[in-house]
Amino acid sequence: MSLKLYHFTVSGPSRGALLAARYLQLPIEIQPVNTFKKDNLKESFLKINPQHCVPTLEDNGFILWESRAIACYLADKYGKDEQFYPKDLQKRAFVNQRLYFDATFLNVKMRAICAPILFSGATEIQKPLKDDFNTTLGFLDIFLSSTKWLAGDNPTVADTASYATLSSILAVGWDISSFPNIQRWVKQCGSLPGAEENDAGAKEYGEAVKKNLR
Ligand SMILES: N[C@@H](CCC(=O)N[C@@H](CS)C(=O)NCC(=O)O)C(=O)O
Repeated sequence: MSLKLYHFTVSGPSRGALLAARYLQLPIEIQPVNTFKKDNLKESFLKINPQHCVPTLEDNGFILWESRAIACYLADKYGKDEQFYPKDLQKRAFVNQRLYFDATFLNVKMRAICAPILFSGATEIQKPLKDDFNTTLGFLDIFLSSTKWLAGDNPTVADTASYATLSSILAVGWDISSFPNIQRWVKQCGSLPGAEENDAGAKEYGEAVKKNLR
């Protein structure tokens, strides 16, 4: 096995892919790519990933990007059991639903808040964006009212991906006191392999956002 992850600690998607690798206990070489310093635009990286985003996985010559695709690939190829990314059609569909929720709601709305502050000079969080994100958290809280983890009794790729997303905005100081099921889940996620490493990166993300807030 020869796995390399082009990774930036600050990046939520990148941390999501790494959390999956850590959950699966895979030996993985980390190749730092600091997108704040534009390492991702160097010719050597563009040859690997013309879309120049992290995370990017290299598995013995096979290249893959998109954090959730990476997590699913690693689970399918190297998972020792079928729990983390089930093979059963309906169980997998349920995990995928949660995974797509993270990709297309949670992460998108989180970025809508943080990207303008990180990259475009915004100094405050607009109320409509705040309300919209809290609405999304409300859905997540409902999901977690009926299951221990996001898609059942055990952690799946949906949990590692979503935790990477949520930990970033929690590090900005987001208030989740009105979402008891999310609070419980966040605590649980703290015991996932690699959670500490994730949280250190999320803290860097939070600091980067907070320093631009008025
Ligand atoms: N949907 C992608 C998002 C990847 C992404 O946006 N990565 C950012 C860091 S958070 C990046 O590499 N930005 C630099 C760029 O795209 O040029 C995933 O989940 O992997």
